[in-house]
Amino acid sequence: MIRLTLCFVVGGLLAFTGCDRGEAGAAAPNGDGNAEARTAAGRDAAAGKMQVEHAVCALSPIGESGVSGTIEFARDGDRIHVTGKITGLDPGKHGFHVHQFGDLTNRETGKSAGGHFNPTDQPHGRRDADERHVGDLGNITANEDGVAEVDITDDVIRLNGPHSIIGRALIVHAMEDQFTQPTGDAGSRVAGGVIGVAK
Ligand SMILES: [Cu+2]
Ligand SMILES: [Zn+2]
Repeated sequence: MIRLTLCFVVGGLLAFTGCDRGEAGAAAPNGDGNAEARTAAGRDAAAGKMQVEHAVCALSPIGESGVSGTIEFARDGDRIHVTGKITGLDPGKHGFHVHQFGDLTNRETGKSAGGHFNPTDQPHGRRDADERHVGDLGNITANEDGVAEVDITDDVIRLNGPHSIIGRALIVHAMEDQFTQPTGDAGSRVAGGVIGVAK
């Protein structure tokens, strides 16, 4: 009985080690042309599928705003294509940011989502500024019907790694982001949703 138990333990350890190695291989840089790396192609390909390619956020109203929508994120190399539609807005510009926490338990203010996602400790800024919060996606613009069609390509947000926006909150503000410090004076939060992994 003891021997049988040992066998299970050793077997388990071996399986665990094998797993570790697979992950280490996946973490290595791609395309280095190393033949040994290529023999592990099957394993790496399997691990490579763990990379998030698409994400989605269902925005629902904060307070009584009536603002809702769906935003999709698609990886295109190092850039993220952000598309979707938001309805129920006042016509004009509205601040549009990824906030630090995927916590929208406060449906009255949305403040449970924390401040702008800022893992690089930089000042607030425009989407195309050299210095900005990772979460700074600028403004979206609603037409006379209160509908904003979103089509942004951003090269700062990520779906993988330390700057990943997965599990954080996407927030739409009542007013325009004016790019003032510390967070653009965009007013209250009118819609929010948690960004999740998509098919
Ligand atoms: Cu914001
Ligand atoms: Zn910001």
